[in-house]
Formats: sequence, structure tokens, C-alpha cells
Amino acid sequence: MSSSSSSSSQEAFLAIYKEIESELLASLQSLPALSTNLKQQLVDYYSVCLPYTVPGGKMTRGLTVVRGVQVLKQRELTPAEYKDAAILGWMVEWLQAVFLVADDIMDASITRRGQPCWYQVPNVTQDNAINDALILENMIYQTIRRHFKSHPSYIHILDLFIDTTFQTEVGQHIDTNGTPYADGKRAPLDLSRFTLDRYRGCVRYKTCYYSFYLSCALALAYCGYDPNESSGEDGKSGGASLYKKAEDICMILGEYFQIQDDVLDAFASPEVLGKIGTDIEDAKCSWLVCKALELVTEEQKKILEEHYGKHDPEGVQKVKDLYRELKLQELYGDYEEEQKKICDGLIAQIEPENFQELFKFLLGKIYKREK
Ligand code: DMA
Ligand code: MG
Ligand code: MG
Ligand code: MG
Repeated sequence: MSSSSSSSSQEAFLAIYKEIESELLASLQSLPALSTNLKQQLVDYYSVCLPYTVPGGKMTRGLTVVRGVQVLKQRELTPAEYKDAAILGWMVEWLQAVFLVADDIMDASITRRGQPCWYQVPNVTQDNAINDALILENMIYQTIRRHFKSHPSYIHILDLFIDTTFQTEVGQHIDTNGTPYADGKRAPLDLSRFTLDRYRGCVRYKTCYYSFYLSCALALAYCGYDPNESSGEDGKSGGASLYKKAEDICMILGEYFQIQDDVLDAFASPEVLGKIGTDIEDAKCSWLVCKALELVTEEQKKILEEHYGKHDPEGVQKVKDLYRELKLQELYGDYEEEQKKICDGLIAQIEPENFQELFKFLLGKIYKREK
């Protein structure tokens, strides 16, 4: 895709955001039994909250739904189909906004998408931001009802959002559980927890389902594929097998994506990344710490024991120096090339062949990404 067609596809996609935003603000404006003044305050607040928290990312998750529907229909979409696919795409972006608003509170992050995290905005604060995450989530269901109530896949689309939300919440629980606070309020740092087994489970749940599988499954659902329809005689035609193929490759792409996220957290410049890393301070089960623990000498391990999980810039620097000494960036570079080859090979085996296009699109978005 040329950059001009990709920027026009982003513009068309953003135009649908504007429509959804207007509908949601109008529904606040028409809430019963509230004074005009009070309703205006709500509208004023969410006229800032929505554009701040929902658009402004790379929009890959949302655009994947549009691409998925195009790929499955194997033709240009009608304006009505485009709009439907874009609305579903925006619902994935809305879910992402829910998780990011909450995740930034949970991770005590400072910036996101090149601006202060929503809860860090003066006059928002944490108590508003927690409720905003809940409101953002509810807006998904209001919008799906508004646009898809009589669509044959309505219930299936709802189920996908409900299930994916829970999966992500389970992943976020694994991600935060047992993370010690700097003041030692929680269990002390236990480096033995940072295994690749824990890492894999955490990432599958916190990232793969909502960032990769959901968009692909929504495209399948919208196009009428039934996840309960088992394979036909040829073993290929059943809807179930398409969901399964999408899930299998999405788990691999998602893990690769989160490993990148972890490496960027420590080594990317915040200006490019749009966010300041917090994984070392937050004692996260990051790919880097898991790999480091496989490679350290007893002496080097002491650096992690002393400095991992503390909000102390000098200690954080020592941990990063150790990562450099262990050549983790080089190790990551090798992993990335290997992963690219593995994904190319797996995608090439996917049938029907047109379905491959969707995963090539996703892989193209993440290979060697810098933000
Ligand atoms: C990503 O975890 C998972 C979710 C559900 C947001 P993260 O905290 O590594 O994300 P980020 O680096 O964007 O804060
Ligand atoms: Mg985070
Ligand atoms: Mg997090
Ligand atoms: Mg991260």
C-alpha cells in the first residue's frame, strides 16, 4: 500500500471516529432528568476525554478489521460495508483506550502517545480516570447496539468483546500481581517468578487476544463465518477452522509484538515511542528481565536483586547497563529476524490464500517497528 493511499485510508477511518464521537456526545446531551447545565458539563468533559484517549494511536487494530473484511470479501467494500467495518474497528480502538487509561494508572506511567497519560491531566486525576475507563467500555456496547442490533452477527460480536475483555483483564492481573511497590507494601521482589513460562501466559492474555485476534475474529464474524461450524469435507471450508487459524497466528504475532514493546520500553527514545518506559521501576515480568535471568552470573544477578523494581533513576540505569552487557538488544535483533521468518512461513501455509493477506498486513506493521 502506498503512503498516500494509506494516509487517505486513515482519513476515511478517522471520519468514522468523528461520527461515533458525535453520536455518543448526543446521547449524553439527551440523558433524561438532568438539568441542561449538568448535561452540558458532561458533554464538555467527554468532548475532551474522547479525542484525548481514543484516536491518536497507530490505529493498527482498528484498520485491521477494515482490511480483514476487504480480504474476506475479496473486493472493494460498499460505503455501507466500509462504515460497518470501520465502526467495528473503532470499537477495538475504544477497547484499547479502556485498557490504556487503566494500564497507565496501574503502571504509574507518565506519558502516552506523546502527551501526559489521561490520569495525569490536571483536573482529570485518578478518580475521574478510573470511572472514565468504565464509561469508555460502556460506550463500546452502546455503539454496537446502535449500529448492529439487527445484524445477524450481533450476539457473536458482543461475545467477542466480552470474552476478549476478560482475557485481557486476566493478563493484566498476571502482569501486576506480585509486583512490589518501592516502599515494600507488597511481597518483596522475587526474581524466580520471571520465567518465560509466566511471560508467555501473561502476554497471551494481556496482549495477543485484544491486539491481534479480536480484529481478525470481528472481520470473520461480520462476514458471517460461524465459529461453531466445523470443517467441511475438504477440511478447510468450516468457519471454525478460520477462527482457529487466525488465533494460532495471532498468538505468535502478539507475543512478538509484546517482546518488541518490552525492548522498546527500555531502549527506545521516549520522543519516538510517545511513552516513557516504566517496566524496570514497576518490576514487570518483561522479556528483558526473563532473558537476563537466563544469562546472568551470580555477581550480575545481584544488580537485579538490588535495583529491579525501584523508582530510582540511577538503579534503573544500572539495570539497563546490565542488559547492554548481556547484549540483550543483539539477542533481540536475532530473535526478530528468526520470528519474521517463522511468521512468513506460517502465513504462507494459511488457506484460503486470500486470508494470508491479513496476516501479512499485520506482520508488515510490526516488523522492525520503532514505536
Ligand atoms: C500492554 O502492557 C497491555 C495492555 C492491556 C495495555 P504494557 O503495560 O506493556 O503496555 P504499555 O507499554 O503500552 O504501557
Ligand atoms: Mg503500561
Ligand atoms: Mg501494563
Ligand atoms: Mg510496555
